[in-house]
Amino acid sequence: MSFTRALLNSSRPSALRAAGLRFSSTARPVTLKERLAELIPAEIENVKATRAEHGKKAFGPVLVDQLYGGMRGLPALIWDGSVLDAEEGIRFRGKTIPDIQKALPKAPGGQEPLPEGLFWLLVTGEIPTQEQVAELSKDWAARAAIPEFVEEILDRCPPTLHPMSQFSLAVTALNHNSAFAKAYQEGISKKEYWGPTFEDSMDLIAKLPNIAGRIYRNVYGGGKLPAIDATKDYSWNLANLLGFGENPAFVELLRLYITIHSDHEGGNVSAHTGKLVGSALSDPFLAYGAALNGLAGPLHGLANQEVLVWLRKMQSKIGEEPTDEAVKEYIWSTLKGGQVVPGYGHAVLRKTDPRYTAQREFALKHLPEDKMFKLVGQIYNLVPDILLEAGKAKNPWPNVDAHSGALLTHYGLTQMQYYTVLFGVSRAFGVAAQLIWDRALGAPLERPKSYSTSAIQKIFKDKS
Ligand code: CMX
Repeated sequence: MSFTRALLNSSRPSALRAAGLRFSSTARPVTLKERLAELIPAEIENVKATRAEHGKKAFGPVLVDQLYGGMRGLPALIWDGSVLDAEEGIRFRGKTIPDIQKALPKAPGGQEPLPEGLFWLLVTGEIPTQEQVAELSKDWAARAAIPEFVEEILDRCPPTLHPMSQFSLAVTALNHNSAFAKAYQEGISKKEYWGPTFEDSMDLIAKLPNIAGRIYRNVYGGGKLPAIDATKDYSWNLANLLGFGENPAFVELLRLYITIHSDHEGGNVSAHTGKLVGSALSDPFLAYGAALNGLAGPLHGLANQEVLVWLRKMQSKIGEEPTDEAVKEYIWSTLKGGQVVPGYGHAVLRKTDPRYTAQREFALKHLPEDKMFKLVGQIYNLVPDILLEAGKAKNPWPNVDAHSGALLTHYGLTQMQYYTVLFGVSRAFGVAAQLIWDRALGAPLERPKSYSTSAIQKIFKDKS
């Protein structure tokens, strides 16, 4: 954001009135919605100015290979929450993972950032105060209940239905109460789209723990779901719904987990799907339901499940503390079987994923002697050379999914098919933040041009 705090403060009352919000001169902290109402008018001007100055400039060539090659590297989307650098990894609003670990508010006695703060940062570009984060925890707790019919949908799912399919069903069904869909039917003006999108986004994030908890207990047992505790933070409540509320280290892990999985710029399958579907003015529940279906693919979010399946198979074949030689042979047998090594490689990254490193540091602090953690570390020392020798993967280094399952397993969350649901809770933060801005900035329907192979051949034949 390119404007000063002083200017914002002076424009606060009128901006708030324009957004239908009341200006308060009391000492109560500014809420996220109020802050957004302040930021939007200047950002609309900022985008207008950027387009006026650069709108007609070329932004890199498009190669035919990119049409066939999954659009790798094609500059095609605006995404404000985070930017991914191939060498350095992710920055959330300009901040690295160590930066946000330092700067974002923590829970009392905690060391990991609260995801509430990360959401504030993604939406506003600013570090919130402890008080603002506490208000967000309370707001989400107040919105957390899910409609009875959604509970029934989940209760009727066979436990054999993959948890991600159940998750996507429930999130899609939340569209029943969408503020955006209702406002659209009632003829809301384009200028006001962001308000109900914000409300839906907040509801979406707030309701995910109850959905995720219900799926976990329905599929794996564990009795009745506890109620949300409005005095606790989001991650504590999610941990408690899963049956781990009394384990402070697990709660800290979830705080870190949700924070680092939240956003990874806009081109990955889940983020892009959410943005694409949202561009049709489908509400945030429909958009995020679609995003979850993309996250459920084994080359994307499901890789965290696949890593654990692969590690368990490895352990059952060559033992819990195998030699390097045995591990190498197992990795080669995976490649020779025409499969990918899950948790390794990336479409953009060309170095070890800092999200992997953050999890490794957590493990070194909390579970240095864990056998699975040691195996994950042993594999880290072996896979890159093997992938380089195999000669195909452009990036031989581990991604976020290579580590997360080992941490969850350590604390007793051993049901690997469930892991991607936690990724799905987290990714909602990034997708929702962008959906709010897309509606605030009037982002248009996405509609890129496609070509047939014969059309491409004809274009170049005509040119020659
Ligand atoms: N194991 C074996 N082969 C791999 C590989 C791996 N981990 N990573 C890439 N390759 C192969 C690709 O399958 C491809 O083979 P073909 O030419 O036969 O199709 C070749 O190397 C080139 O691929 P690339 O350009 O390096 O990678 P892509 O951008 O096409 O794909 C990704 C990226 C992540 C899908 C791929 O690295 C992969 O399949 N990794 C394993 C699955 C995984 O961990 N996914 C999670 C990613 C993070 C996330 O989204 O959560």
